Amino acid sequence: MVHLFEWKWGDIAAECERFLGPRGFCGVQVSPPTDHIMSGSGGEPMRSWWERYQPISYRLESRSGTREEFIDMVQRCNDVGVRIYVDAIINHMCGMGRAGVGIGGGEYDSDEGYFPDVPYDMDNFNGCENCPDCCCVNDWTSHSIVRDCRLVGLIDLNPKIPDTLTKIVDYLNDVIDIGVAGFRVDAAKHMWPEDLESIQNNLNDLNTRWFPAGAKPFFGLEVIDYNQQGEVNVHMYSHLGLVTEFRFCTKVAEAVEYLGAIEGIYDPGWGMLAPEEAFVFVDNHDNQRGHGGGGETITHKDPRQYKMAQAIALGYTYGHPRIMSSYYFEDSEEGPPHEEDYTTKDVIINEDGTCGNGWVCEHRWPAIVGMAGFAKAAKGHDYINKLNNGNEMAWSRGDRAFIAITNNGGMSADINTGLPAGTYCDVITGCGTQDGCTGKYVDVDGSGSAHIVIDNDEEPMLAIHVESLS
Ligand code: AAO
Repeated sequence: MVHLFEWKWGDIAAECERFLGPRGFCGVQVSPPTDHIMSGSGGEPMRSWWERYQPISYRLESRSGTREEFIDMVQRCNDVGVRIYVDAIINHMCGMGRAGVGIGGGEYDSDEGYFPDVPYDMDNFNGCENCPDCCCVNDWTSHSIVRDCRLVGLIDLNPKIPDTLTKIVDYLNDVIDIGVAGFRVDAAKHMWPEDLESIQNNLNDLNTRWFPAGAKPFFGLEVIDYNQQGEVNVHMYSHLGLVTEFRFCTKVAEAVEYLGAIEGIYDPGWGMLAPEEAFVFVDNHDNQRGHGGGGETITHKDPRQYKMAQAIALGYTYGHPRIMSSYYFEDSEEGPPHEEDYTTKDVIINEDGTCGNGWVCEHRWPAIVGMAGFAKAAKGHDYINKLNNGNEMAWSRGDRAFIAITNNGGMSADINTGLPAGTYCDVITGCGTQDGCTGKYVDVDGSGSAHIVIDNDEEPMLAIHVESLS
């Protein structure tokens, strides 16, 4: 799955058809599609990316486009086998002290609980009598403050009120009926698990135009958990879907520094989710810019480390990986590349396949798309270690895929890859193009052995798999 953060619906539809479908991507996480505030008052940044995390109605009109464009995107992506996952903001509406008209035309006044488009009124929200200063989550060990008070001042919906539950369910069913495959639930940590369960119990099955009868929506729940004593943790949500595992960001960053740490990525002693429960990523839209706990996170700003980290995320066996696809930014608050009137710029595709107009498109970096193919070929096949010298690692995934990675500046070794005999194309240096193998060839002999050479320290990996037979 790739998160096309802040992309417009028309650009996503085009990307599904021209790139993601043909390259075997499974799905796209899209930015929140609902009407939202426009930031810029009282000295706050103009049109920050975070305005979309402050919905003011469930009208599908946003900075990414109109309802018609959203529907067109979902249809076109589904038609080429790429699923759409909606970033669902259902814990809250906008921040307190905000009033006006949203980007999609909906009126709102948060202090009055006035959201006529939904409609919501004061009764749909948690009262603030049990919250410190009638405001914000400030005690992370009080599970009721975390769930019932206002996360950074965002007014908090109460799905225990039947009408609130209905309105949330109606919104999610609207996009399910359009054809989305599921949801990333924003701030799930700030919702009671039983409320999420009530929501799930009322959802429609997926649209049978693209999905089998009876198919249920996917859930990826956002819960930030660093195993702090007494705090809300990921295990409280794992029965409801995949749960984000932010400790993976730290673990993968450590493994890039010392490759021998790869086998310790899953650390149950640190309270981490079991591999099949975890939703993982090298970085996400928050921690790549220091929101929601940054620091040890590797991002596109360090391309060598980033490619190594993605190779580990996509090549190893912990969790279900999501690739971040960003825009360039200097300031952590700044919104997507935009015209003078703040409309989002188109994603331009250059002749060499890279993106222009300020979009990074990590998912198009050849080494990363190559590893996406590796993940697909290797899925469900066991990790088998083939070499571990601390700073040189190699492993296979059953008899389907093999990867070597080094931090020693280069590598030259004969290794048993575990793959059937044949000539393979290294997906790090080449297979990610439509012209077939433009990279290194690797000959695997009848015993599974191959001579592995890594000679580019900027991309110190080599990866082959049964679908990269040349
Ligand atoms: C904006 C303004 C605010 C304003 C507000 C309302 O920035 O100044 O008050 O509007 O007008 C995003 C932005 C926010 C923005 C918001 C709404 O990040 O800045 O506020 O949109 O526009 C917590 C939540 C987690 C959340 C994360 C950012 O648990 O759910 O904060 N992520 C999601 C989205 C995010 C979005 C929202 C939620 C809201 O992905 O983009 O916000 O829709 C601890 C806790 C975490 C907590 C973090 C940060 O982590 O465990 O639960 O995340 O702190 O507060 C160590 C610790 C670790 C700690 C970490 C970071 O590692 O071990 O426990 O440090 O401190």
